[in-house]
Amino acid sequence: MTSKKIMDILKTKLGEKNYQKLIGIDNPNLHQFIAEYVELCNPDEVFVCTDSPEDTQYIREEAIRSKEEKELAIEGHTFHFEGYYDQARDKKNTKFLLSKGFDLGPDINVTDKEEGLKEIRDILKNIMQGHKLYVLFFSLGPTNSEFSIPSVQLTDSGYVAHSESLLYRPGYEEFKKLGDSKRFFKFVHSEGELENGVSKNVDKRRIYIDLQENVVYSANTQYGGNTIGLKKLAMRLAINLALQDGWLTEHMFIMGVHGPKGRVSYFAGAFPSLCGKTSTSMLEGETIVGDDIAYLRKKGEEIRAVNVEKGIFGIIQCINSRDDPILWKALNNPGEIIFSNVLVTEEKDAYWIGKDGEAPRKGINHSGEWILGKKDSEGNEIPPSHRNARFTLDLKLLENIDPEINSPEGVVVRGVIYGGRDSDTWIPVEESFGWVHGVITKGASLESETTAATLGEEGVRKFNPMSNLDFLSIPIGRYIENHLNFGASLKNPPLIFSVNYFLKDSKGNFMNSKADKAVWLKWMELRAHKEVGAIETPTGRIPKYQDLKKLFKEVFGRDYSKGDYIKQFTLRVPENLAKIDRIMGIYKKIPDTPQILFKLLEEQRQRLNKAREKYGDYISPDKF
Ligand code: SPV
Ligand code: MN
Repeated sequence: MTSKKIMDILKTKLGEKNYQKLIGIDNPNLHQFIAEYVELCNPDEVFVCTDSPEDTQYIREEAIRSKEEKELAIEGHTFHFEGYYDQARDKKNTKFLLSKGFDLGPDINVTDKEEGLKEIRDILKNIMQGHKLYVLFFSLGPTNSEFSIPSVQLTDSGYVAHSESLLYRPGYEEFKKLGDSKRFFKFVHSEGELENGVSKNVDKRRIYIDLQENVVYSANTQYGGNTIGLKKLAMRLAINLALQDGWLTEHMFIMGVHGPKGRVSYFAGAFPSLCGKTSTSMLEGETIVGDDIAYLRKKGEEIRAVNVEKGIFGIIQCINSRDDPILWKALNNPGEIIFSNVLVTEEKDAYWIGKDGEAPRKGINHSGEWILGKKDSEGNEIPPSHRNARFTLDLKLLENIDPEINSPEGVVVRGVIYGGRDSDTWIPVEESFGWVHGVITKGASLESETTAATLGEEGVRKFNPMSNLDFLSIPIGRYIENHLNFGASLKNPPLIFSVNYFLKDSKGNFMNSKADKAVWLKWMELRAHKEVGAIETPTGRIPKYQDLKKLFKEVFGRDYSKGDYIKQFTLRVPENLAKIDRIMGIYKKIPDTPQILFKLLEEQRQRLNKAREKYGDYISPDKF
């Protein structure tokens, strides 16, 4: 497109006021991108959103005016529904567009770039007729920071626009500073034709990712994980960018753990969805920087991390006043919150599975009018709220927000935590022998059992390295290698831990209470400052009983028995050996797997075998 054509399209389609806002950013690459998709998608109207409070307020009101969100009884609360079959990330139709000759290895969904682009452009053609297009600017990461990536989102959904204004820092001014740089991410989303307010053509739902151009296209869907470009779509672009520049994009929370004498030590933790990531980052007594996505960079001898976001798009199921007091308070008080796919009662209250109080017998939910016992067309009973129902809020609504959240330098990471849903192998908390051992035996070996929150059978163990498998845009082997290199050059890299909140006894009962994680965090914080010792076992370093006993007393005022300690921290040799076999088997099929991975797992196997010869299959921590 010539620059005259670009300006003609923008002038005609945007109108004077929005055109002036847009050219306030003097970036021909940006103008071309917007002109191209305004012309292709052909919206009736375009709104350009700056960082001004009026524009942000306008977006919020648009979500309600367009009826994508409706008001609830509590001030500032709104609800939103997606279609019955549009309630989660669509892995099948999320694909990387790759030119011929490129390959991302097994486990990563790709399609031919030329064909994919043609398909998505056909879908997007005139898709916004009758719709308004919002042009939004955000910063992934804090503003004025070398961590951050400016991003532009085009969407015809007021809900997506509103969600992003809660979740991301404003970026119009950041774009102004960019000059004519091409270093920004671009997202094009359309919910497509609507029927009863939800995307009608979900069979044409597509999420296509172009890593060369840093563009993601998303069409005929509304669920946040498919549409909020800056969330998991940007994460895929950023993982690729990070590999090129030697930093990391991770599916991690960041939190401040409060140690003795007012000391705060920051930890980053990766867990698959629905395994306690948000609830860990949100623990009472600690402070939250972020709950989902982190960028990590080396600065001198330190690793620093920022939260890419400023809000939470969190799972609401089971949030109750006892387990999640801080969130509970926010969700039950005035403030700007979007509830998606919950049950809305006649009184305009939001209800979700596991909420305090009695479950309503009727209301409106993602299936329309709902009464207890209602079944879907396949004969399955429809629960009151969807299992993936969510809340969206700005972290500023939470009492435990960390003061460093917007620091352009990020926070110093003292420890990295990997956790999954594991009923029989990993002990509740364990430190690795060092960065490389931790990356390999904890992060790269992460597995998690499927839950009721994903479709399909429950309790099936799934490989999920760094809990990032769904978002990897680079071959797994290279991703692991980048991780290894990242910390290996540091004299004192952060400690790497594993946690397991889901360990069960032989009768199938959980061996810990959900709340125990508060103690594991305090222990890790002390370890990061070498203030407690540890016991060396074949798989890593574990807490001493005396230290945990003291921490249980300090945190909960209760006794922690030696018997519980022994049961929870018993080394399960057969399960650990079986895990090594599984993980080795997987990596043998992955090209580019760094050889050191096989070497370290083999050494761990030998240590386990040796211990077994001496002490048997199940070894009490007392023996080490
Ligand atoms: C997750 O599933 O890990 C989420 C929500 O954080 S989504 O945006 O769907 O990825
Ligand atoms: Mn996530």
